Amino acid sequence: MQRILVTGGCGFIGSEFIRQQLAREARDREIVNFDKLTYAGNLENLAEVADHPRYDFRLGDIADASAVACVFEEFAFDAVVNFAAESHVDRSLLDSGPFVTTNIVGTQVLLDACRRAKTPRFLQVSTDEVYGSLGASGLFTEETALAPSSPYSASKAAADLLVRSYHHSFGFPSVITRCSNNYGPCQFPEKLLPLFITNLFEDQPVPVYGTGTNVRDWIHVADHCRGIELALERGRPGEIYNFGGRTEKTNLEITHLLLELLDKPRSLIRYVADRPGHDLRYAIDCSKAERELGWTPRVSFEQGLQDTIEWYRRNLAWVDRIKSGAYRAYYERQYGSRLGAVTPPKTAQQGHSP
Ligand code: NAD
Ligand code: TDX
Repeated sequence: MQRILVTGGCGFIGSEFIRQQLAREARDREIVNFDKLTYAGNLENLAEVADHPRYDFRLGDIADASAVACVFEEFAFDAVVNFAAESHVDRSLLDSGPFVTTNIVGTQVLLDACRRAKTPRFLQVSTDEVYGSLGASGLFTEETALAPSSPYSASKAAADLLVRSYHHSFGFPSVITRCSNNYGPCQFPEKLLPLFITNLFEDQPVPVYGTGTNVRDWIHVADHCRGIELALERGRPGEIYNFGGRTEKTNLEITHLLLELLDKPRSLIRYVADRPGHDLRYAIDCSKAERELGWTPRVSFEQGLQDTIEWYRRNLAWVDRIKSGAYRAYYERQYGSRLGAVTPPKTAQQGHSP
């Protein structure tokens, strides 16, 4: 039996990872999920496995050394996968404090706990945002220099450097994965795709930052989680593995696609003031993961997007419970008076014909 500590397992990606790990009965794997249940953590995401005999949940904060020590005293782990993070760029621009505490201090606390317990494997779930922004061409490789732009990405880069330093200084058995923009079920509706899908269900406007020409490389969360599993099993200690979906889209392309799929008018688009420091383009070279891990993205964006829309349609109660809670205060603060402007900026009008 292999016992894995998953941190942040009640969030979007961590919950998909846990569902995948517990899905196959033949797999000899036990999961302990350690999660603080912040606004983004939702026990509902794991309702289907809550009573699984190989699953345990412990409420706790990765930045709280004594809480982390408790879970390491209770269990001996064969591996730790650290998903726990403050994950939203816009929130990091409103208040970077929790990002520093969870993403940096929390990672350091986990690294020390693993060192003390001599945990044989540590996987840090990181992001392509640590590389900063690309221009019109080129791809991020694992050798691209770190140049984070937002407090979120700076805190993730700091955590990656801590992980790197523990490997370099102590031979700590770590692997870092860096992935592009995920989409799929259970994503908190503050991120582009679930925010736009759920707004459009209700004929609410969708706020496009700036000109909508920023590019993201989209990957289905199931593909990301298969990559994490392979990196855990086959990744070489001290190495970094990039994952991406080879699906570059401008935000406006995504918006138009959603309007088309949901049969909604373009008049619902609102061009709002740009995100400060908004990275122009992310695109991942994932050939190292393909070569060394035998991984490749499998879910096509067209199919994955349709399935995601269907998931949100079938889970309106999940969305309602989030949108009726503290989310409302955040939405007001982030978008409140900004949803007024309806005229697209010139570059968007020129660059993207209907
Ligand atoms: P999320 O915001 O949906 O979930 C984060 C989870 O971590 C929640 O369950 C939350 O309760 C928990 N958490 C937060 N602070 C904690 C703390 N101090 N202690 C314990 N638990 C805590 O995030 P996500 O989108 O699932 O992202 C998971 C990881 O993947 C993050 O590390 C993120 O940086 C990384 N990542 C995300 C994407 C993406 O597109 N969403 C892409 C690449 C990498
Ligand atoms: O209301 C919006 N309007 C808009 O135009 C929102 C929320 C976003 N956007 C734009 C900003 C980005 O160019 O859409 C793009 C995607 O934005 P987010 O969903 O906030 O994701 P991003 O900032 O790209 O970061 C994501 O990918 C990398 C995740 O949130 C991170 O956790 C991950 O590390």
